[in-house]
Amino acid sequence: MKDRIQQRARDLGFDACRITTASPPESHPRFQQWLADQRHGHMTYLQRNSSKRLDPDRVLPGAKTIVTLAVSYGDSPPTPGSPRRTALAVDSTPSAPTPPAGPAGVLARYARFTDYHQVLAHPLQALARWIDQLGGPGTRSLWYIDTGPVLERDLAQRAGLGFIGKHTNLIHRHLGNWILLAEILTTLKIEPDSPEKNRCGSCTRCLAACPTAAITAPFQLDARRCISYLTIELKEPIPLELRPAIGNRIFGCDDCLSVCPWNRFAHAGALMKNHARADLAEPDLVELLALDDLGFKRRFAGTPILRAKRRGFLRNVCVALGNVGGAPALPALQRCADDPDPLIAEHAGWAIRRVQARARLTGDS
Ligand code: B12
Ligand code: SF4
Ligand code: SF4
Repeated sequence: MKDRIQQRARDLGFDACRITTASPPESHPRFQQWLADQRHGHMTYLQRNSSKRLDPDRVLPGAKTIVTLAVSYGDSPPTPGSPRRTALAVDSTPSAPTPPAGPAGVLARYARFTDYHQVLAHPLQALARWIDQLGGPGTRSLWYIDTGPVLERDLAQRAGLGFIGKHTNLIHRHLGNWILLAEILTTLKIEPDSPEKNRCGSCTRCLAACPTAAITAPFQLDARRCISYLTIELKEPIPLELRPAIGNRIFGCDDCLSVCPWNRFAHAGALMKNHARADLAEPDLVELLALDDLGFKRRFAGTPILRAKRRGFLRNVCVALGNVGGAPALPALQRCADDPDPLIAEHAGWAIRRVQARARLTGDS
């Protein structure tokens, strides 16, 4: 039965599929300690549904098995002699991107695709229905990707899908860490696979690469310092002391993932590769500042960037311009300093002061 499910998952385009039981994840005490230390910041949903995260039976009563799945959003390594392909070589958008006139912002790799929650919903639903049919009458299955009350990486590690690296993300031995996780909880009993062990060895590259020292120790992330949290999840002002380290990142961060040596085995997966959005490769920061609410929704329709909403996103763009912008960015920042939303206005004011201070130092007008 397990072979048939794994084969069906492959046929649907998933890059890896492993099975674990629906028993509570062993990381129970660590997760509770993380919450107790307030390392989740304002992500109160993690606290609110923590009892479900710690017991799959509370999510699907009678659950026996969790089918864990990985989807690669990585890139294939170059073949010898060929030029290095850009990180996201596939363009599913009709218009080719034009290089930005001003400084460009950086979006996390996963955000330069159509929203994976949308792309993967159909194959996940298809696999869950297929498992229900395989199990026969009375079998119930629930699928989740990211947003469910499930400790996805811990369960995936127990299923042997990969190991949790010191940067706290799951690494698959043949796909690297550019993978998204999903799972199907089911009442069907299936023989579990054996867990994967950690393979970081003495490497500490990800800890050294983190611009904000958010990985406070191996396997320990203080989300409140993580640029991904600050630019996506935080709805409030970004703490002043962390703004300079954000550089020109305007949505998410990949620094700890990019340096991981296990990515040498990464390759593009079937499900995401045709959903890359080339228009998001190098967005012009000054142009982004001109987006009104409707313009923002149109520009980023179908992408994960909508999650930040215009106010959060423009806040991030202001921070990026404060870090890398020059005098030509000042008129656009000035308009944002008058934005009715105080969040945008305050960050624009901060950016103006930084740009002006830099211009004074370099003698630019
Ligand atoms: C909240 C959340 C965040 C938060 C917190 C991140 C975090 N590390 O927990 C923020 C907003 C910062 C975030 C950022 C990102 N996220 Co996120 N996030 C989640 C979410 C919704 C919950 C994670 C969670 O429960 N955290 C709880 C805390 C306690 O986990 P932790 O700090 O990692 O600690 C655990 C482990 O490290 C473990 N552990 C294992 N071994 C050891 C050993 C020791 C000694 C210790 C102490 C602990 C330990 O114990 C802890 C308890 O579980 C999951 C989806 C899901 N439902 O699971 C996606 C998820 C983890 N995110 C994902 C992604 C892609 C990202 C980003 C790469 C996005 C980006 N490019 O900006 C970054 C990566 C940042 C990073 N270094 O982790 C993917 C990761 C895929 C993968 N390969 O693992 C997930 C699984 C979503 C998905 N379905 O694909 N994310
Ligand atoms: S995503 Fe960026 S800020 Fe967050 S832990 Fe990784 S390197 Fe640090
Ligand atoms: S960079 Fe090194 S320490 Fe960090 S997750 Fe990868 S192998 Fe582990």
